[in-house]
Amino acid sequence: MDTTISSKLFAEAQQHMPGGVNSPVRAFKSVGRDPLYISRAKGSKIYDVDGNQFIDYIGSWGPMILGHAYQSVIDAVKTAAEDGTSFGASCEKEIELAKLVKKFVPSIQIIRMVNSGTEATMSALRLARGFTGREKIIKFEGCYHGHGDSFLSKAGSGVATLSLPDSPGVTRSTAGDTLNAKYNYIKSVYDLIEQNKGGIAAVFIEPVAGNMGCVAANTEFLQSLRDVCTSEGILLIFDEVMSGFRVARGGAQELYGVTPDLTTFGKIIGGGLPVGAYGGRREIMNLIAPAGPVYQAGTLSGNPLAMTAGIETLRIIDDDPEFYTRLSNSCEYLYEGFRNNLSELKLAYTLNTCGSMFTLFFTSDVVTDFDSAKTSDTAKFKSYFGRMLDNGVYLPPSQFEACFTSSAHQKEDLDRTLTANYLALLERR
Ligand code: KE4
Repeated sequence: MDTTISSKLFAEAQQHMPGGVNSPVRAFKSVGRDPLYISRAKGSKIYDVDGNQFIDYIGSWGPMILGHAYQSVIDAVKTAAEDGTSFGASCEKEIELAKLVKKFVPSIQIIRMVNSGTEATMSALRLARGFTGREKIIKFEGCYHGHGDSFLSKAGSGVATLSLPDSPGVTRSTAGDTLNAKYNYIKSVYDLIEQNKGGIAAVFIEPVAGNMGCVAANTEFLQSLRDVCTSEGILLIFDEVMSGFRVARGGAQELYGVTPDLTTFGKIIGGGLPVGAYGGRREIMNLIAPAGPVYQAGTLSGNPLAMTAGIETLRIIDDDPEFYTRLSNSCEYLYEGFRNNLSELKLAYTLNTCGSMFTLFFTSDVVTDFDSAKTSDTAKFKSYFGRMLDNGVYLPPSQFEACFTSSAHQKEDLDRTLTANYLALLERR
């Protein structure tokens, strides 16, 4: 596969940006190749500057659940752009998107729009501390909640991919206020609560984790988390930046029937444009300025173009009651094909799935937390990734990320993926 132009661009980019990229995981560092430079994308396909076509399972790391460049989203954004790109003032579209999110996620009584998942989680953290008057938080090893200081300890995603120690630049006092529990192991939470009685403001969790690879919480664990937070006056915060509108219409909280106090959103809510959000119970959210004393602000929050892309994306899903059923059926077809490939090749690798999120872990262990995810053979993943790419399938360049399908992935795409997967695994044996 010729990737000459991508490599030339990457060489130049490294003269201008750290590591040549604007987000670390894009650098393909852990898979030992130069990153591809993408020129365009449509539906299930993505095209690089050398003219190579790929079936895309990154989907911009989650937002593109309708596939790339969905025509009515593009048309709506084009039309909106004619009226201006930013006002620094309120617009009706903010109300429209807020109402749509509330329709999908009933636990949201009040919501604040921001510009990224990181902003959403940072703001929810400040709010939780303001509401409870407490300072510590519990997160889970392997979960990633954006690059806010308080979350960069034992984090997943790019931090895990690059095997970075807890990030330099985060002060000891900040890191000291973040406690790490083990995913799917409720006793680790109980122990931290006992050791920090009355001092914990919130528990943050990815209810379906995507940042250690795809690892879903088990139901009793999540329900126990809800119960102990309620009894201890701790806010339960679901980080649904990735799982929201992805694993079910109402996200993981609908899938599990567990209601958090606050939820953070990103990715799909913006339809590919920069939108994050946090929301939840009115009594908590109304502490946010100007309604209350907890300050949070943003020049481009509620941006009319970003609101337009989010509104159009959620409207398309909202108008299609069979959307998630069809998506789930096509995913099940793919997953069954993966499992058939593995059994035919007598390979005991672990496939974790949740709705249209999945990860093939190169380990025979059951993967239920970060420690078990890390038993994966990342060298085997690296050569598998390369073979899949050479065979026209674009996967996340990390064992510790989730793959995403979309409603644009057709049976022909899935069959091509399964053939590529069989060949890539065959050579790996
Ligand atoms: P952003 O700031 O990247 O919009 O969102 C941060 C974030 C928060 N919470 C969860 C559960 C997330 O998955 C993310 C971001 N996800 C990564 C992919 N694993 C973004 C990709 C990247 O960092 O380039």
